[in-house]
Amino acid sequence: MSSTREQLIKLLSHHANTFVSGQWLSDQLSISRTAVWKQIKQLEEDGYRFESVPNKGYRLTYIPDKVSKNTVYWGLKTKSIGKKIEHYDQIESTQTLAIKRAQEGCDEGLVIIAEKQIAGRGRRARHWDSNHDKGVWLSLVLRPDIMPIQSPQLTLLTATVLLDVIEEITQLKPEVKWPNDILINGKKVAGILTQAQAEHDQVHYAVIGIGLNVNQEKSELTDPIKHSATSLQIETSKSYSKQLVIQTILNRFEEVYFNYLKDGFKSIKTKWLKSAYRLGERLEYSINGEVKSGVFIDLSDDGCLIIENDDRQQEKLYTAKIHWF
Ligand code: BT5
Repeated sequence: MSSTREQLIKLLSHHANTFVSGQWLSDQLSISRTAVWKQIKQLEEDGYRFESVPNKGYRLTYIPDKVSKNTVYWGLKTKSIGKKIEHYDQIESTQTLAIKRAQEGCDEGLVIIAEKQIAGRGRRARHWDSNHDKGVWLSLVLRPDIMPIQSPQLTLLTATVLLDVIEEITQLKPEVKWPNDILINGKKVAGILTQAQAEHDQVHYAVIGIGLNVNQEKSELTDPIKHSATSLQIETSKSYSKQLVIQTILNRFEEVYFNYLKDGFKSIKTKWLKSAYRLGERLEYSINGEVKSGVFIDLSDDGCLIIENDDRQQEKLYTAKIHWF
């Protein structure tokens, strides 16, 4: 069931060539005329524009393509993911703030979104290029009832969500490079950062950071990622509504996450493997300084890569010690 605001926007959009009266809107939505007026004011705050004429009513003249708390809420079909959203024009890192909120005891499903990050980060404190508003930079807080050893599964789960979302939006088929990169045509379009806090046999919280390059032009990619990164715009020559991309991610995330909590990791693993970069190929990897080679054959339930080495033995790789190229 869509919210009153969503219905109001739909009604106004369908009648954008004409004026609709406050009374008609209040009848359609079963709310008072004052409530209609308040909703219109809120829409204006979010960048919607109206022509309003006494005795005639309202006519919608402009819909913003802008991410805000409200514009994201309107398209959300979720029960918990994104039920609370904090949106910032600029922040150090959504991840750092989401971890703080998780430690302060926020509910599961809080999403922090930023237009720009001045200190966006990847794993092991690597830099994440996001000091501009061309991508989706968000972190979400989960409180899953899983064992700490399972927390890497959340990264793999998120990867399958991004594979689906990118395919739905662009019709391209991205790949996932273990453990946390999403690639299109061999270049990185998105990265995932999972940070969990656990004690004994229980995860207290997990914060999932998602960075997805959306509207960058090729000329806007700078060193050191100039040749290794890409964006949806570069791959399809189209620009995308970030607000729609965010809604699609959150809607899909909740569906996949709830299924995972109910049915476990199996279907995620199957899906992940279908799009796995270089599955079945020979890779080089280092263990304790020794360089070995073997075939990437599978993924373990704790999120490790399984390699069959030249002695036909299976090795589980926990850390990213693989020489992909
Ligand atoms: C990641 O780390 O790929 C995880 C990135 C997570 C970013 C999100 S954005 C929202 C949230 N808030 C944060 O502060 N972070 C999360 P890692 O696997 O360590 O990859 C980092 C490497 O990716 C860098 O060393 C660069 O080589 C490359 N890189 C940096 N920025 C990039 C970008 N925008 N697009 C593609 N590659 C990038």
